[in-house]
Amino acid sequence: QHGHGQDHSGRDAGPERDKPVGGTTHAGLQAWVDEVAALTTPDEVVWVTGSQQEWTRLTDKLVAAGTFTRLDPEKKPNSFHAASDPTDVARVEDRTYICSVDERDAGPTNNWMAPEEMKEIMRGLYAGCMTGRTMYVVPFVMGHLNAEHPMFGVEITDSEYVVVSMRVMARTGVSVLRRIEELDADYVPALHSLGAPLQPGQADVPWPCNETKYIVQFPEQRMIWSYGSGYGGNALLGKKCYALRIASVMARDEGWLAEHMLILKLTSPEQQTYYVAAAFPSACGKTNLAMLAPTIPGWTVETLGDDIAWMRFGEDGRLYAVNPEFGFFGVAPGTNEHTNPNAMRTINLGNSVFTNVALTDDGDVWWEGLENTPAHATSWKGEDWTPDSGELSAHANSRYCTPIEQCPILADEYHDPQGVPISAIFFGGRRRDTVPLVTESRDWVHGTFMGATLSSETTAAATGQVGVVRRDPMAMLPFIGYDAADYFQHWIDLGKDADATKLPRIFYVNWFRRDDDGDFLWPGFGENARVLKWAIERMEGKAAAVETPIGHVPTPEALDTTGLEMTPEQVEAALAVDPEEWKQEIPQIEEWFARFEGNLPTQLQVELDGLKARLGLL
Ligand code: SAT
Ligand code: MN
Repeated sequence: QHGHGQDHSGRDAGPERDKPVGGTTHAGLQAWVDEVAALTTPDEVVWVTGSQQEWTRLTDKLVAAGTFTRLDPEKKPNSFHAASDPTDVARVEDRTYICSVDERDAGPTNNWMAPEEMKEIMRGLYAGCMTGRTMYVVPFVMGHLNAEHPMFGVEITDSEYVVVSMRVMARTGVSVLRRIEELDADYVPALHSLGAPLQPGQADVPWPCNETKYIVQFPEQRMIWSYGSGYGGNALLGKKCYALRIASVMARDEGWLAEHMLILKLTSPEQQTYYVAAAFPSACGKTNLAMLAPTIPGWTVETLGDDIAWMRFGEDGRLYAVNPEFGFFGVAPGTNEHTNPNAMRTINLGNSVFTNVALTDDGDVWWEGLENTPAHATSWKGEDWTPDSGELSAHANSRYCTPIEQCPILADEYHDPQGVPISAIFFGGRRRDTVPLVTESRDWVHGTFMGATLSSETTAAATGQVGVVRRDPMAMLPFIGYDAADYFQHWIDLGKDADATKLPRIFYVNWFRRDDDGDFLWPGFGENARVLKWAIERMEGKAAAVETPIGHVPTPEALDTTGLEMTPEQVEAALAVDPEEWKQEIPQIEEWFARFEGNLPTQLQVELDGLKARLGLL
């Protein structure tokens, strides 16, 4: 069974895991830990074991500190509510830096500062920053401990919230440390501080953080420094910082892909299985698609991952994907029994942390969109909330953090370090107009063009204005750890070197198109299985499509709409490619490409020219 049970880095290990770890025989790691402790001056240094007992000690400490509220164990066993500081609620992209040696390597889409300059600033901030706190050393591995090349990291943090959340999101603890020692392995050093030292006698606050924030990647050194925030992707450094920003640089150098993609397994009524990866910007329904409950008879979906895919070519020439994570860090608002029943079943098993949702009077959590609206609750801001307060009870970017093995539809292959061969890649964004429900690319380069020009209306997952159309290439805009133009070239090069018949087919979807009244044209959620079905049938040569200037779009008959309450006009409107709308899109794409000046791959310019020609603009 796919190495199931051989991975001793799980969360289920017995009491022997709770023995204190005093340090490491890995000389480089010990030296780094000593150096950080000397700089940050914590009261004590604790090597994290990853045991259940340690989880209990830390969650008890967080409850005592007022950071956590324990939920009613009958409703959510071993689960906690946390409310962040109201200023520390999302990734801070304007404070996120790629500090490559050469500015050109960060490209036009990243903030850059010279590494030495950044280090000087941050050493100043780190000096004494853990005074009065405990410094935790968290060995972790992204992906499998028994992978051919395990991808190690060590996060140093002064936040118990981070230690606890890291145990959910990644395989952590002493079994990982022992493997690092045995292999004398390289690891990504990831330094995190809240930037909130405590002077003697100074009282702590429930969510310590600092107004000054830096989320910094040093790509050449494969190193991460984070300061000032305790929230999600700013602080759980295995996730976006390592598994996307640093890993994308490793992937460029080594010939693979680190992508912001879910992975799912689709089984047809004929018991054919297909593995699919899909990229959407944050808060565009990626988690819902990953755990889709199909509405069409005979089709099933199983989940492998909801956020990150690492993809390498196998010896058979196919592209294999693994999910490097160990949990889900999903957007809570909008999640319910209809939109994502499997996420509800996952979190209801407990062992979860909920951040910035509302707390009900009977010790449960609630958020906008969830069933059973309470008559009264405590909002994420700690204020009294009622349905007519006129305010959100949960922050729009509030999150559940929950173990992946609790997902009732987790595919067995999740446990396979080799990953799964990907048949199709879906890109998509949130667009109220212009972009049809689904488009099939002509080939890999055209698919790369679709990904490179992916556009979406902004959401609450990052700080900034909500609802503006921005280009978000491969949904990786905030996560590409190097020059985005070089990243596009990397995609093209991988396709060039591969056997074209074995490459995944690339599709582009938009669940969010609206009619003239502003209503969604497509019902979405479980009905999205109909779009996956069309894509599979395309690959099998069974489904019809019309050729349009932007690619192949289903004929209305080819899309299975049996049982849907949609008029033929609505189906047509969802699939329509309006040349006039697309003509308006062209200057936006040109403006986007202009940012890359001479570095844009010529193949992408050729694709754009082809599109213009087909629209009659050339
Ligand atoms: O906070 S995270 O970056 O981990 C979540 C997200 O933005 O998708
Ligand atoms: Mn994400």
